[in-house]
Amino acid sequence: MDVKLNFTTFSGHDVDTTTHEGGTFHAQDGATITMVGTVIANNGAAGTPMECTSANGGLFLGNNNLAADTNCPGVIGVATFVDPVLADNDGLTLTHALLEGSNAINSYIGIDCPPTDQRGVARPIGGACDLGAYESSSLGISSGVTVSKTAISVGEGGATDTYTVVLTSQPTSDVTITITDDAQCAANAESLTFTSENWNMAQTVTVSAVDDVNLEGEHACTITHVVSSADENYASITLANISGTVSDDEVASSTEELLDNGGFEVAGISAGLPTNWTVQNPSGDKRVCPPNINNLYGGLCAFKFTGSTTDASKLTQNVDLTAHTFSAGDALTVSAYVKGNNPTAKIKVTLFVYYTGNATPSKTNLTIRRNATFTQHSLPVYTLSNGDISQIKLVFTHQSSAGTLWLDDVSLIHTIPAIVSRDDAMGLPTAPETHDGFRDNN
Ligand SMILES: [Ca+2]
Ligand SMILES: [Ca+2]
Ligand SMILES: [Ca+2]
Ligand SMILES: [Ca+2]
Repeated sequence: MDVKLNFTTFSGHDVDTTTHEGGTFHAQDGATITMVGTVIANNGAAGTPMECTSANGGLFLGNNNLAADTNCPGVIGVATFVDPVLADNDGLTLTHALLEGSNAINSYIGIDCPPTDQRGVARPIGGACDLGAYESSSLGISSGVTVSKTAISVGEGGATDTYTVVLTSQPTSDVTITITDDAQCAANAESLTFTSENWNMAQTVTVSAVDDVNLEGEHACTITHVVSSADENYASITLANISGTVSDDEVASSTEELLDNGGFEVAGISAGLPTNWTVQNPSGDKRVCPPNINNLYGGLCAFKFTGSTTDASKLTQNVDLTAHTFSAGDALTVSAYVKGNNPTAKIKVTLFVYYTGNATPSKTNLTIRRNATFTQHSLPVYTLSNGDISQIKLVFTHQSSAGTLWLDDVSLIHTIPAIVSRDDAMGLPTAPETHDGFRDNN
């Protein structure tokens, strides 16, 4: 005898899966069972459900069926979210309702489904008929890809960020999300694959900044996604890019002036004394405002040394170290504009650097001789051997035996070098091996 099943729902036909016969359907002795739009759900989970078995020329025909046993005809997937409870869902008989998200909803491909379901509800709802005896009022969950973020924030050599990706409905075929990163950000996956099994389990992508050696400040990166699938509902989906903000760990070189009143423009408490400077011979050596225009380099005032045969007077500034931070490798650069007309004009400039715990200063100096006009002179650049400094002192020692010597626009520049950082896993290239040049003995 032949059997035809049209839009029928079976649920919970839990059978002994080791028994050849006695599954949901068995076709024997030339009988043909035709199944269209049929749902066989909630059968035994273990083993291979023997939902469609045949012997002696028994035959199955059909299409658009949901079943766990691919011996059944026209299987398009394993039924999901079919209510195992045979319940009063209106209509003359009890029915197994399709629950929200069931892959039976709107899954019939064809136009010849029955005009009503078992309850008398008109079909289709939501654009296509549901499989089985029950037409869900749900319009179905439309296919889609949910990306948890549109923006991420990462740091070179620092923070990573993550986002998740998940599908909104069960696909009929694998869905692949291809991930493309760029020169500034790296994603830890090139693609994600969602199957009809794991489509509702979010997958996490971790993004890190590419730690380059470029000084860029805060900059941007972009992660793009391309969706591909044999499921047409997914193949047409496009996703927005993820915008990344990348913080940089390169730091530009910077400079700061350490001297105060290097132009001698600010007066001290006593007449003739420049503030922040110590003058050893204040009766002869002083700040003059305004001097003759030729004895001024900048501003309105300059400092004048009055020479004599025994002159070894000093002009000193102890740098106020508060609010300054030093590190090994930082540079100190002294420059001064000097004018001394007399043939004996001579001044020694010395930079003293005292490291904490060491009473003996480290120093650099320069002796400047006659300059008919204001001329800039710079001391050799001093590089700090460490950043733990107790005192920095700049001293001008006047050594002219006659005439005056003018000083203006003195500066002591602290240069903090640029920081270039790359601490990625590749590391630095290793040094080439050394060879002695002899074959077989290198
Ligand atoms: Ca970068
Ligand atoms: Ca950088
Ligand atoms: Ca000045
Ligand atoms: Ca870097």
